[in-house]
Amino acid sequence: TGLASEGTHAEDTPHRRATDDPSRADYWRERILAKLVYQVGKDPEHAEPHDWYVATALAVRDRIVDHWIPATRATYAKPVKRVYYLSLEFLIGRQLRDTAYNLGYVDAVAAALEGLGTDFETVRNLEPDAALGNGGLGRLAACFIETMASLGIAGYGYGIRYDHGLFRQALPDGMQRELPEDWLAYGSPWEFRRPEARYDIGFGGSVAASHDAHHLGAREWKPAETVLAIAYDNPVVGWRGRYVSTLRLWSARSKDPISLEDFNRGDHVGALADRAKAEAISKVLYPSDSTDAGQELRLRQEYFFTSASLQDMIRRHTVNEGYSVYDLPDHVSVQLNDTHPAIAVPELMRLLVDVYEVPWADAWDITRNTLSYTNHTLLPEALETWPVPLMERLLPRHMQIIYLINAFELDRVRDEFGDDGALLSEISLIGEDHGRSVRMGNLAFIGSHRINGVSALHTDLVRETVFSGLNKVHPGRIVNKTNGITFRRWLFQANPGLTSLIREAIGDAFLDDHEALSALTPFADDPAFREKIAAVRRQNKVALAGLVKQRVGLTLDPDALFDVHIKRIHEYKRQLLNILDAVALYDAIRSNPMHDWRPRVKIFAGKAAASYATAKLIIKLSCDVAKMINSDPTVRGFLKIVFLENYNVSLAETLIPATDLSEQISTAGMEASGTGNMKFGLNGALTIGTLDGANVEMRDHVGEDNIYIFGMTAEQVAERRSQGLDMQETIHASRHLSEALDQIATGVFSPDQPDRYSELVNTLTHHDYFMVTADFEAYRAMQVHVGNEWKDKDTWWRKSVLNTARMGWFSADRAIREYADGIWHAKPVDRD
Ligand code: B1H
Repeated sequence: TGLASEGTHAEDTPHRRATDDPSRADYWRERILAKLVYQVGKDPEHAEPHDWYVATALAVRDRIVDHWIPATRATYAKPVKRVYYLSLEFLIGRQLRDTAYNLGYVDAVAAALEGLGTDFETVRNLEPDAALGNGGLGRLAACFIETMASLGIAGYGYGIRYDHGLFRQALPDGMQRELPEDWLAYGSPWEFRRPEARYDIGFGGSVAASHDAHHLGAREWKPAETVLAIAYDNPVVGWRGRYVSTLRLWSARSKDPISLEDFNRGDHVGALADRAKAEAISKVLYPSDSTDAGQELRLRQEYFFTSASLQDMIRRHTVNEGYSVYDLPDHVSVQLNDTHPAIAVPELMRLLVDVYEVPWADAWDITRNTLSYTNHTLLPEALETWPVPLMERLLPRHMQIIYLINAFELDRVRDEFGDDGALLSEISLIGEDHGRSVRMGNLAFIGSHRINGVSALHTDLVRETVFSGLNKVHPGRIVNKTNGITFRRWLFQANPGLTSLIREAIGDAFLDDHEALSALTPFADDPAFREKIAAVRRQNKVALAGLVKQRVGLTLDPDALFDVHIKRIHEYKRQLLNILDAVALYDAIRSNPMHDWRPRVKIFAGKAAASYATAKLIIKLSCDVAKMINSDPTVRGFLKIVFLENYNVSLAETLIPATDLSEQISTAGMEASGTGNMKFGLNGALTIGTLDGANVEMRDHVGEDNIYIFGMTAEQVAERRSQGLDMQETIHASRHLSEALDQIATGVFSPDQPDRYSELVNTLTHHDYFMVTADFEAYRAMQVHVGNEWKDKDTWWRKSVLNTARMGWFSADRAIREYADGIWHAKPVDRD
C-alpha cells in the first residue's frame, strides 16, 4: 500500500544516508525512538503501547510540517482564492493511518514498529477517534478538508475544539446510556496550540446611539461579556502531500481566569464562576443531529466560532496579505456548513460597517459575494430559528443588522413583485409563528451568492419547499452539489485487500483519478477476478466476525449474507422497517424450517440523540428482537441480529468493507443525500434502498439492475400523507406485517415488560408519518428477492464489481471540483 512520496524534506541533501530516506524503516526507527525519548520522555525499555502511538504520531507529524510550511508559503507567494469551510462539526476519526497513507509512509512506519517490538495495527488502534460531529454532516466536512488538500485548493476548516466530542454509547440491557467521551485525556499529538492567535468575542451589552443619526452608519457595540477564542491548528495533509489544509479549531477561554477579589473574600468557587461560564462554550458538542431548539449555549457556540473565524480570515486578508476589505470576494470564499454559522451574515456586516467603516451597500455586496450556504436537511425540527428576545439580549447589534437587512429585502421584493403578503411573510427573516424568531435559513440564503443542496433530489425539494419563495425572488441562486466521499480513507485505507486487487487489474491511475475505476467494468465478467473479489471480502468478513465475537460474544458465519444498517438512529431512517422485516423473516423460518434458507446476519449500529425517546426505544427493540432470535434453536443460525455499541468512524471503517448488503431505506424525500450509501457501494456492497437522496444518482450510475430499489417515491409519500396517516387498512392487507406488529405490541419480544412497545406500534398504526407500514410489503418482497439473488454468487459478485467500478463519480474530488468551479471560483495552489 505504500506509495512514493514527493515531499520536500528538511534533511534533503545530495548524499542521503539511509536514515534520511523516509521510505525506509530505519528512518522511522530512529525518529520514533527520538520522539519517544525526548518528547514523550520515556525509556524505550519501559514504554507503554500508548507511548509508542504518541511517538509515532509525532514522528509522522514532522513530515506533515515539511509539506505544510512550503504549502503555506506558496499560497502567500502566488495568491489563489482561499476557501474557508465553517462548520460546527468535523467528524475526523483517527488520523495516524490517514496521514501516513497520504504521505506514502505506511509500509515503512509499519516495518519500523515491527522492529521495535510492536506493530502498526496495535499502535494505530490506540488513537481515540476525534468525534467532533454527529453524523453525515460532520463527516462530510472532514472528507472535504482532506479533499481540498488533495486537490491543492487553499482550504481552511474552522470549527470548535470541543473538550468532549460525541458521547460514548453504552447499551446495558439494550438501553442507550450516554457516557462522556474524553478524546483529549492524553492530549492530541496532531494539534499545534496557537496562543498568539486569539480574538475577543463579545456577548450582550448595549449599542451606543449613533452620532450622525444615519441609520445605516457605524455603531459602537459595548458587549457586557467578552470571551477569548484561542486557536489550535490541525494540519490535514492531502493525497501524496499535494497540499496541507489547516483545520483551525477554537477553544474558549475566560479573559480573567480567576477573580482574585472574590477569592480573597473567601468565595473560592465564585472566583471561578466567570471562567466556567466562558469556557462552557467549547466544552461539549451538541449531541443531536437535529437542533435542540432555542438553547442559549448553542447560540453562544455558533457566534463564538463564527466571529473568531471571520476576524481571523479578515486579519489574514488585510494585515498579512495587505488587501483592502473591499477586495474580500476576489480572494476569499466562505462556505457555511448548514445554518449553524449563519450568524456570519450579520457578523461580517458588523465587522465591515462598524469596524472598517464600509458604507452599508458596499458591505452588503462584499458579504453576499463572499458567503455561500449549503443546506443539508428539510426536516422542520432541524431548521434553526432563534427567539428574537434571546438574540436581542445576546447579540443586540446583530439583531439591529438583521432588521435592516430584512427591511431592504422586503422593500426590494415589494417593488418587484407587488404587495404579495404570503410571499413577503414567507421570505421574511422574522417568523411570527410561535413568538417572533429569526429564521437562520432565510438569513443564510439572503446573505449568500449561492445556496446548494447535497443531492439532485434534495436540491429540487429545496427549490420547491423551504426556499420556494426565495427561489422565486432570486432565481438561479440555488444549485446542486451532490455529496462525495474521500476514496483515500474509505477505499484505499479501509479496504487494502480490495485496493490491491483493483491495482493488479487496472493499474494505478484510479488512485489519482477516481473515475478511472470504470476500467474495472470488464472484470465483472471475469470469473477468476470475481473469485478473488469474493476471497477478499471473505477475509474482511472474518475480521468483522472476530470483532463481533470479541464485543458481543456471538459467532458469525462469514459465508452468511452480511446485511448492514449503520447510521444515526432516526425514525426517518427507518431502522424499524428493517426490524419488522427481521421479525417477519423469523416467523417465516419458524413456519417453514425445511426451506432452503441462506444464513443472513443483520447488523445495526448507531447513536440516538440523548433526548430522542422514540429513537432510544428503537434501539431497545432491536436488542430485544436480537436476543430472542439469536437464542431460538429452531432458527439454527439462519438469522442472527447484532446491535454494535458505540458506532463511530473507526467502526464504520471495519464494517463497510465486510458488508454484502447496504441498507439505505429512508422515507423518500427525507434523507438529503446520505454518504454511507456511497462508501458501501464503493466497497462492493449492493444497496437495498428507496429513491431518496443520492440513492437516486447511485441508481443512475450503477444501473437499475445492480441496485435493489423499492418503495414509494418522494411524490407518492407527499400524496399519501395528504390522505392521512392512519394505516389500519394497509396493515390488515399484509399478514406478515400484522403478525409482526402484533407480536411486538403484545410483548413477545419483551416478556419482562409486555407493554414496552404498545405505544410504538399504536403510533405506527394510527399515525405513521414515516410510512414504515406503507412501504413494508415492497421492502419485504425486495428482501426476499435479495435472498434469492444471493444464492447465485456469480451474479452477486458481478454486480458487486460493477458497483465498485461505477462509483467513481461519488468521489469528493468531483464534489470539491464542482464547488471550486461553480461557487468559489477557486484554483489550485501552484507549489513550484
Ligand atoms: C444532515 C444535519 C444536521 N443534515 C442539525 N442535517 C444538526 C442537522 O446538531 N444539529 O443541530 C446536526 C446535523 N445532518 C445530514 O447531512 C443529512 O441528513 C444527510 O442526508 C447528508 O448526507 C449529510 C451531509 O450532507
